Amino acid sequence: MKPRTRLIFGTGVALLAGAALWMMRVPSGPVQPTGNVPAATGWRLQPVVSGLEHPWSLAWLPGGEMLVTERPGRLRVVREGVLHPRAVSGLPDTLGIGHGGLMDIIPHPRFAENRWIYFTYGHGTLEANSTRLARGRLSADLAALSEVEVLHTVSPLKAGPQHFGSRLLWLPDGTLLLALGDGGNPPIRLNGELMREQAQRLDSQLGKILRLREDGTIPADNPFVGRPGADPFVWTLGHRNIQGLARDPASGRLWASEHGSRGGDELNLVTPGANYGWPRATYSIEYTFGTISRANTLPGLTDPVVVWTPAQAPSGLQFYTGSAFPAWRGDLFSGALKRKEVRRIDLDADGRVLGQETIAIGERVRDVRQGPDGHLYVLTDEKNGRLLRIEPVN
Ligand SMILES: [Ca+2]
Repeated sequence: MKPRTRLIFGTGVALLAGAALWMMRVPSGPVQPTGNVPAATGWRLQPVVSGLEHPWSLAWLPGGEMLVTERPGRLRVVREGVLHPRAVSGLPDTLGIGHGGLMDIIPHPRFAENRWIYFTYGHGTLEANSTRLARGRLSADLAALSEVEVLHTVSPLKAGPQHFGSRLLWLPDGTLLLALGDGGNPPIRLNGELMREQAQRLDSQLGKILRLREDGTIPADNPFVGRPGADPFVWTLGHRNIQGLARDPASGRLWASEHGSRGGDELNLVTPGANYGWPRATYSIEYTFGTISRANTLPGLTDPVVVWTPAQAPSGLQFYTGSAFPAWRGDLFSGALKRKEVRRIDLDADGRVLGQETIAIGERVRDVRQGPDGHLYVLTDEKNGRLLRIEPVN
C-alpha cells in the first residue's frame, strides 16, 4: 500500500471506529430522571423469617448462617431459615434514634481464621452523635461478641437523628470502605453554616466515603493523604446520605446509592478522589420545595449515573453474580424504602445502564443481598420486619 493510500485507508478506519463508539456511548448532558419502569418477570417472593424489629443489614458466615442487624441495637442469627430467639450478646450500646442505631455488618474477609465481625452504629446523644465503626470476635456458637473495639468515630460530631449513612465494603487489597451521610437537613448547622456543607469540606468526614485499614488506621495511598487541611481518611466526597454500596468483582467497578432531598436520589459510579457534588450540584430540591442548587452538574464534579425522581429512597445495593437468575447476572439490585420495591438496574458489560425494572415487595425495603444459593434476600424495614427470598419461577 502506498503511503497516501495507507493514510486514506487509516483515516477511514478511524472514522468508522469513532462513529461506532459514538453510537455505542451513553448520551451526555443532563441525566434523565427515572419515574415508573416496567415490572420484572420470572420471580416469586418466599417469606423466610418474620419478627425482626427494623432489620437493617444482613451478612452470611462461611457456615451458611446469616447475621441480621436490628436498628434498635440487636444482632440476630438465622440458621437454616430459623431466627434464633436470643440476640448475640456483647454489642456496645447504640444510639437508636431516627436514622441511627445498629446499621451495617460485614465479616472480615478471613473470618474463618479470625472470627472478626465489623459493624457500624450510631453513638452519643441526640445533641452530639456520630457513626462509629467497631469490630468484635464472634464466638463459635454465634452467641457472643468479645474483644469489641471501636475502630473509628466519625468526626465532627453532629446533632439530631439524621444522615448517619452507613455501609461497609471490603476492597480486594484488604482495606475497608465506610460510606457516610452529611449529618442532617436544614436547619441543622455547624460552625455557622448548614450541616450539609460538610459534604464539600475536605477536613470533615461527613458526606464522604472513608477508606481504612482493617485495624482502623489510615492507608498511605488514600487520595488526599498529605494534602494540607484534608482528612486523610477521605476517599470520595460530596455525598448526601449513602445507603447502598456494591462492587462488581469482575470489573472492580464500585457503585453507591444515596438519598437526595425531595427527588434526585442517585446511583453513582465511585472512583477514589472524586467529588459527587452535594450540595453544589443536585437534581433534588428542598423538602419545603425551595432550591438547593440551580446546578444539576458542574465542571469538576462527577454526575450520577441514575437519578430517581420522584424519590426511591434507595437502601441496600447488590451487584448480582449468581446462577439462579442467569438473565440478571451483571446487574445491580437496589432496595427502595419509599417505593417499597427492589429496583433491577440492567447494566451492560461496560457498566452502562440499559434500563430498569421493578420487583414489587409491598413493604419498605432496607437491604437486598445475594445469598450463597444465588437467590436475592430482602429485609423489610418494619416494626415486624421480615426476611424474604426472591426465587426464580419458570
Ligand atoms: Ca451527586
